[in-house]
Parts: sequence; structure tokens; C-alpha cells
Amino acid sequence: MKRLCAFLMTGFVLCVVTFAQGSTILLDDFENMLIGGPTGTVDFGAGGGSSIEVSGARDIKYSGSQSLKIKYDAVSDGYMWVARGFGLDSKNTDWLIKPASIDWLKVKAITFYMYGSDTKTMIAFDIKDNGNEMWRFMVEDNFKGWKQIICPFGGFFARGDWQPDSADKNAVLDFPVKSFQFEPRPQAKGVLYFDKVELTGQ
Ligand SMILES: [Ca+2]
Ligand SMILES: [Ca+2]
Repeated sequence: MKRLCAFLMTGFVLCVVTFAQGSTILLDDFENMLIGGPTGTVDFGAGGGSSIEVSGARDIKYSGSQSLKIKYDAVSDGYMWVARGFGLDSKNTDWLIKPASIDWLKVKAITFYMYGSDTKTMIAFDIKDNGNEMWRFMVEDNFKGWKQIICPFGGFFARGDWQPDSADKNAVLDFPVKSFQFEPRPQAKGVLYFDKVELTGQ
């Protein structure tokens, strides 16, 4: 990525992160201590009988020294979420870059690396838009080892099963996107690893 800065008439400096040719913007590499709770670095939880454990893994990782490890047991009426980004209940979940400083008009897709175990588990990858509307992209764990998952914005759909009370529900993907979350869908049980979340202009 490259950073474009301009001096405004007011004397402020405006900086927007945009893409150099063929490059990407690194959103998250899960390198800090991964813990939950009100002051945690990961906003995660489960309900309806499902359960989840979240930690940092140093043995299985794609980049840097750590990945996000999710050990899940998703039962039929249950749900769970593992979120990072801005505006979440946990207070230290920020990405490496602020949403407002990204040139979203140039972004085509959000990508991440997933370590699969070929369990056939369906994983929902959700993003929350600027109107607090939740958008979903489905991924199947049908491979083994690390694989880059590419989620073009055109492949997301507004969730019909649940939206936050504060969601604008306007069926428009409003930028900037503020957070993302992973949810292994029921019924399924296993372990997944995620790493290196990026934006791409390709
Ligand atoms: Ca990492
Ligand atoms: Ca919206």
C-alpha cells in the first residue's frame, strides 16, 4: 500500500491509504495477545448451547509469529462469534489500520488465510458496515492446510437471520467497513486457524 497525504487549506494533513499497483492493505495479523472479555483483544462468545475457545497459536500460523485459533462446538440452535475491528464490546480489538483512513472505493475484496481440516464445516465470515448492518460470506472447510480465502464484496449478502438493533438494514454495503467476525455454523465441532486479513484492489 502507499499513503497519499495532502496539505489542506486549513493546515491539516489529510492522509488516505490506497493501493500501489497489485498491492494489498494488511488489516490484521493476530499478533497481539488474544484474550476475550471487556478489555480483551478479541470480541467473542457463544450462546444457545454452543461453546467456543479462542487463543493465539504459535505452532500453526501463516504469517508473523501467531494465528487466531478457534476451537468450536456449534450445536443445532446455537450461535457464536469471533470478532475484530472497531466499535465492538471488547475495547482492544482494533485492526492495524483505522477504517476511515482506507480508500474503500478502490477495495474489491477482503481476504484471509484459513487452515482447514476438511471437516466440511461451513464458516460464516461477516463484516459490519458503516450502518451497523451485518453482511455474510460463506466458506466451506473442504481443504487441508493453509489456503487464502478471497471474499469479493459482491459475494456478501445482508444477513436475514439476525441484525443488530442499531443496523440501518438498508441492503446497501455502506463503507467504511468497521469489523469482521468468524462463525463456524452448526452442527459442527473442530479447530480452525485464521491469519493475515487483507484488503485487495484486484
Ligand atoms: Ca499472524
Ligand atoms: Ca447498510
